[in-house]
Amino acid sequence: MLDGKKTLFSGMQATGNLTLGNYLGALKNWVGIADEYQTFYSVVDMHSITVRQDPAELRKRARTLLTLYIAAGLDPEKNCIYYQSHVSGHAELAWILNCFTYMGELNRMTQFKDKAAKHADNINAGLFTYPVLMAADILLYQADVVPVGIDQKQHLEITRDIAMRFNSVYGDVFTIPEVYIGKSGAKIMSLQDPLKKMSKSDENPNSSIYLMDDPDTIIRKCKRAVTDSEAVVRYSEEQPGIKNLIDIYCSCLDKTPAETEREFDGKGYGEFKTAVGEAVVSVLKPLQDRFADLTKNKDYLDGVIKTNAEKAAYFSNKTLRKVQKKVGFPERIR
Ligand code: ATP
Ligand code: LTN
Repeated sequence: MLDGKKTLFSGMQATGNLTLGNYLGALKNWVGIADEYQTFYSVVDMHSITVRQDPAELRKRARTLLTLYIAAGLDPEKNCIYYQSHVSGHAELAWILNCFTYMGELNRMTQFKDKAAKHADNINAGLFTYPVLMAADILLYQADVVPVGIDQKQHLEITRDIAMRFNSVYGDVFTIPEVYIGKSGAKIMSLQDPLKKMSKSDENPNSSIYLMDDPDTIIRKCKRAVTDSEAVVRYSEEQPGIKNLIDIYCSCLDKTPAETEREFDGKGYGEFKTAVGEAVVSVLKPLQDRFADLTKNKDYLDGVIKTNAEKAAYFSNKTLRKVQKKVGFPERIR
């Protein structure tokens, strides 16, 4: 509890171009609940190098992502927005937590299995211990809640297990975090295969709407979205393409599926798909405009990066020092 508010932590990797799935499943929820919490939103660049990255590209993407956090509506005066690699406590706590995590637990992580299969030529130890660094991110700030998409739930469970294990040995050191999954948009599906998650690493650009797509591209991608021949706008598992478009529409305009079914009763898919495209544009266009303005202001962004890293370091050090003492590291001589 900081300043009488509970604490929230979340982060996103600076890999690939962000999609509408990342926005509706994560960013939008972050903005929606930020005021209720003391918040820490990190660009988790240390996680990114578990998969080989081009250094110049990673640096650029990390800055873009940090700017997008602000453009999406997170005020950096009120929310601590920073690069993970600027706060050394993440790596230091991760090392300690590595010694409280079992190989068997890490072996069960589905993201590790997926990524290991995808990058068979580079199954490095960092990829394996990725969830431990994620646990360190969260526990370092004593986070009460962690808003993420459904795919990250397993990583939250292991974080809780590690924290409880540590607490059972050393007393109440860590707050046990709760996962927070948003009401809508938790799993946006590919526009070309509605049974697959929309993903930034999808090779077909028509599968995903990117946050930086221009309005014409967005409308075109929505019009081309794979649907069915039922010709009824109905929210049903039997019509996964239409269901996904309803989810997108509802999430963008804060409507319910029932309202949407009524709105498009008797209308064709063409009209519905155009409306979905327009709803997405109405959400992304202001974000893109704010992003363009922010990138013009280099000094402002640099200031945010510096002061927020200092703020994050201050809070994280409190936990880190306590943990170091608990495990028996010698005290520093001042
Ligand atoms: P990749 O596809 O390259 O593995 P990703 O698009 O899944 O990446 P992440 O960086 O792993 O993106 O996720 C960032 C956040 O966005 C997480 O909280 C994740 O749950 C959420 N997210 C990602 N894709 C979707 C989606 N299609 N629908 C809803 N939320 C999503
Ligand atoms: N693994 C997460 C990114 C992430 C994260 C975190 C999310 C790293 N550390 C801490 C929440 C809290 C992902 O979205 N792929």
